[in-house]
Amino acid sequence: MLLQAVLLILAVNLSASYETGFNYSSFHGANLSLNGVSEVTPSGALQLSQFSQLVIGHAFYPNLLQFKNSPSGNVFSFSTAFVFVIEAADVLASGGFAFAISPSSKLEGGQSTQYLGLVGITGNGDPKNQVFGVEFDTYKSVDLGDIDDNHVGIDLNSVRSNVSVSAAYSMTKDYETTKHNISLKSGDPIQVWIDYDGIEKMLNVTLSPIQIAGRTKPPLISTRVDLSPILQEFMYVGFSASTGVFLACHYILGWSFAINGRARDLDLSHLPWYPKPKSSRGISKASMIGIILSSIILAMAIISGIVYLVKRQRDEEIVEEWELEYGPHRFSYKELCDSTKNFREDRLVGSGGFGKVYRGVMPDSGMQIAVKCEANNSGEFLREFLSEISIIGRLRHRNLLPLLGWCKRKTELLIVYEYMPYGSLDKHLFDESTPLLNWEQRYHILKGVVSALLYLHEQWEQVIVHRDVKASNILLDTDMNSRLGDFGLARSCDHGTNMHTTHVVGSLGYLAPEVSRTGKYTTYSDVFSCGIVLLEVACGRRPVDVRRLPEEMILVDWVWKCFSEGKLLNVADPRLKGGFVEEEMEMVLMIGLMCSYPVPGARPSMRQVCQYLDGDIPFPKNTLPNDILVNINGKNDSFEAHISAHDDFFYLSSSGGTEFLLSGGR
Ligand SMILES: *[C@@H]1O[C@H](CO)[C@@H](O)[C@H](O)[C@H]1NC(C)=O
Ligand SMILES: *[C@@H]1O[C@H](CO)[C@@H](O)[C@H](O)[C@H]1NC(C)=O
Ligand SMILES: *[C@@H]1O[C@H](CO)[C@@H](O)[C@H](O)[C@H]1NC(C)=O
Ligand SMILES: *[C@@H]1O[C@H](CO)[C@@H](O)[C@H](O)[C@H]1NC(C)=O
Ligand SMILES: *[C@@H]1O[C@H](CO)[C@@H](O)[C@H](O)[C@H]1NC(C)=O
Ligand SMILES: *[C@@H]1O[C@H](CO)[C@@H](O)[C@H](O)[C@H]1NC(C)=O
Ligand SMILES: CC(=O)N[C@H]1CO[C@H](CO)[C@@H](O)[C@@H]1O
Repeated sequence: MLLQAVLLILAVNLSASYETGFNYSSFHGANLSLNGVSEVTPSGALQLSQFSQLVIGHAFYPNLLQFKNSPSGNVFSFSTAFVFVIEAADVLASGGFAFAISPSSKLEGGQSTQYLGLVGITGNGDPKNQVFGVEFDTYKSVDLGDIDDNHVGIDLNSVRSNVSVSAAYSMTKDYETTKHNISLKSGDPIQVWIDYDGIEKMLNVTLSPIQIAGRTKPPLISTRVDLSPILQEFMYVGFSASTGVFLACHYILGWSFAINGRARDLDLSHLPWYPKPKSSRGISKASMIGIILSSIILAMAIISGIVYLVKRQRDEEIVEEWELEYGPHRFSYKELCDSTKNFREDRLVGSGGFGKVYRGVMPDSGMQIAVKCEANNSGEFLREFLSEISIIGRLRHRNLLPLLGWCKRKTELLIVYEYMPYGSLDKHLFDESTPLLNWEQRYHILKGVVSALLYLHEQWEQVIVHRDVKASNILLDTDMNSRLGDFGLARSCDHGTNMHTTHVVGSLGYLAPEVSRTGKYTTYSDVFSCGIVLLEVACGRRPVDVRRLPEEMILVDWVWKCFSEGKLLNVADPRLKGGFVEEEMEMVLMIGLMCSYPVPGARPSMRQVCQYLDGDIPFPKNTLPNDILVNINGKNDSFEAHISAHDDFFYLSSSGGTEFLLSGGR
């Protein structure tokens, strides 16, 4: 005890020449390091983000604080208290924010599209980040293992939280503790305390509504964590938020911080006013001014709204009732014209049967976007597409290409995605001018595609059938991660039911046989297309290649043939010159065959494929896994049976196929 006390005093003394804390009960005139869109409102609140999409905001205390005696020393105790408000437009989804301790006051890796602006998608988890965060997250990112859409998490160099707990506070009365849930995005102020004990290496996070003054007990999170490897000797403290595709605004109303001491209590009676006063606060002078101001703003908004509508009418961008729901951002046609320099030829990055894709640069943020223009759409298609765009826009996964927004003009539909400078997978596989993808890269790309499909099929609240999985819809980011794109054709349906559609839209060579027969898309047909992509990447050739010998023309048939002759590795991409892990190559080819099996119900699920590729389940050597064999409806599953099934590629007569299809779902 004595030693600890001495150490503590020593630590305090050593750091005495540096600041040991600060407190703000209003941010008026505060000298903060602001970055992105963050600003101090006229009322003195710190506003981290704006009520718009794709914005990022950081706010840090401007001076470095000392967290250690020496670079290799132990982290001092520290304590902070703050009050925050999250206002979200969408009751279903919105982005969160984080308290951060970082070596830089700018968090250069942070992105406006995701991850709270704390780390970039590629730098997530990198020990070099040296970022400690406590996230207040209002979105459930399945790929980050989030538990729900209202949680508090401890982030160590990574937004995949080390500890995460649903937001709540506890009250102890008469020796009995009750836990109360609390909604982070209720729009009500919430107070947070983060206390770190540098000797015990204990981190406590407590939150409570501001009506309950003082730390409630026990803390929401109380966990042992050593921050010494993460924090450097001198660090900045602050906040980070990004909105991604959601509309949300984050405010900090008061903040105190202390090294080796308790953060000063905040004066809750004098917190600055923030834009949405609650009626329970009573009509103070400030809110009176607010009401008057907001009436003026409302009147101006109505007038500008009318002007806008009239103008839009002129531009033939008529807003229809069904477009008005919250969803991804609707861009104006003019915005997209400006960003693509009026769709100039040198901005064209791709074209095909669907229309053209242009590269654009957003004038305010400098962010690069890809604008896909589809002309000549029927009214019915547009209506259907736009009714689904709000679902599509809420999907987020590290291997999905984020949809940023859309625009409609007469029968033309413009869809805006994040721009991927490395282009699509087919270019990398077949275009001689791009450097050869090695096996490790290919395997990584395939794992990404499979995990994106697993998310669509099983991990989102509705089943999403992509319907057009193919190499040209798989884009690569600068770190060669795959991003599955083009939800132009994707359709959602409730879990457990099949999709019905009247026209077939998928791409030749990737289309499951039952789809061309019945016109129905299911998760099984996505699995089929994914199987073709697996084969395509392993063999380095297109699914249908008319320049080849007749028996080699259809990729999947050729691979089956080589497999049944026991010469499976003969199909491996010759350009790899044998530079691959044989077991992996064999497994990818076998899974490709299983996925592209003609009988839909016999194909594995994306979950199984994911487990095989990740090595969670060992892949049986030289044979199809038993569970797959059992699936094949009790039939004798000799190789000949496979081959003859493929002879009948487009008109599979097996009654099993139809049965499986109708009784399908999950
Ligand atoms: C704000 O803080 C920075 C960093 O400490 C300092 O350089 C600057 O002079 C300060 N500005 C004001 C107005 O105090
Ligand atoms: C959390 O971090 C500790 C080290 O501080 C580590 O041992 C533990 O495995 C991590 N837990 C998770 C779930 O990441
Ligand atoms: C509180 O939230 C948790 C997790 O979201 C949930 O399981 C629980 O039912 C909620 N309790 C109440 C009383 O709403
Ligand atoms: C954290 O909370 C526990 C009770 O759960 C308490 O005993 C401990 O002193 C707290 N530590 C700090 C640093 O506040
Ligand atoms: C759209 O249809 C019009 C008339 O039917 C035709 O002239 C035009 O070329 C079509 N545009 C595209 C991009 O298909
Ligand atoms: C399946 O058929 C093959 C040859 O067509 C035969 O050798 C094998 O014994 C059969 N298996 C079963 C379980 O009927
Ligand atoms: C920056 C700031 O607001 N400092 C205040 C911290 O609290 C003490 C006492 O309550 C004030 O005197 C400081 O002005």
